[in-house]
Amino acid sequence: MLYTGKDGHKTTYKREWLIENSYCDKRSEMVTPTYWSSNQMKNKFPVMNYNDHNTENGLKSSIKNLLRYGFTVVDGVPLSKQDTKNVAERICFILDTVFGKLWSFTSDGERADTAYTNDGIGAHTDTSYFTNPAGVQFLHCLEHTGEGGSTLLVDGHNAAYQVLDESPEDFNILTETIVPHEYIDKKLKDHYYSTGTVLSLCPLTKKLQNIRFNRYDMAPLITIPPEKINKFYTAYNRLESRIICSSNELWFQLQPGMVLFFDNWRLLHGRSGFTGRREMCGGYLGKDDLSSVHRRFHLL
Ligand SMILES: O=C(O)CCC(=O)C(=O)O
Ligand SMILES: [Fe+2]
Repeated sequence: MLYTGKDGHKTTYKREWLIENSYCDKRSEMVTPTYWSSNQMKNKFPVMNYNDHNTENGLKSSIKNLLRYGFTVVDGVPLSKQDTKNVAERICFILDTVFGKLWSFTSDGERADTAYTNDGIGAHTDTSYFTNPAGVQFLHCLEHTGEGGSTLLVDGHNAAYQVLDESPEDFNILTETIVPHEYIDKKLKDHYYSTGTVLSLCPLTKKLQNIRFNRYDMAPLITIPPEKINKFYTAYNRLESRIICSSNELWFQLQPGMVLFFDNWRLLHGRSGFTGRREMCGGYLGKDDLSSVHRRFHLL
């Protein structure tokens, strides 16, 4: 199409460009999230074989599941950190954080983080103490010789929309109240601190964009005026009661060779306590970096 401006200059637009940039956002392959309760996921657990994940179509399916369900598993991955890294880098580059690019942990208490124990950990989001929390977390079980250590996932956006149905007022409180989170490692002299809301909405669509939920990392609530604290706790506890509700909890055993990827802006994760030696390896991907890959495949 030829466009002539008021000053007489001429610009040519390709038909495809005009369609792609039109106000209509119904692109053929766009994926919208399917919010889930645990029984909806039991029969369609998204798994991709390692060799398939290495093909273009396999990669597309993996990242499609990540967008739709907020998680996906790659199975049959050789039990090495290098292979964990390869599986993740097949999607996009790995974020470098205070824990390093690729971290691994056992229950030796090496870092001041609950992950480095053999305790159960309730559903939470990671890096809530970052201003921009990590978009995706990946976890690979390299070894486990004992009992327990099951993995828990909860669709936090589903839980939050349940709060919206029950009490729009509480939902609004969670989108407006500033809650600080922090991570302090005295030995390594790390001190991270963020001020964000528990729920944040996309400025454009007003749909949920991010859930930040981590009681372990919550800092003293000095950001909330005393007269608002009771209402905040009512709202927060309502959200928590949806999160710990068994119909929203998806439990499964992450076997050695399975790499789990999940959207840390949407899903909460946790684990049950365990015995024996258990070594997990993992890392983070950036939200924008993953979204860029989604756009490359016309999924976003
Ligand atoms: O040990 C696990 O399965 C998960 C621990 C955890 O919450 C994490 O690594 O972020
Ligand atoms: Fe975690």
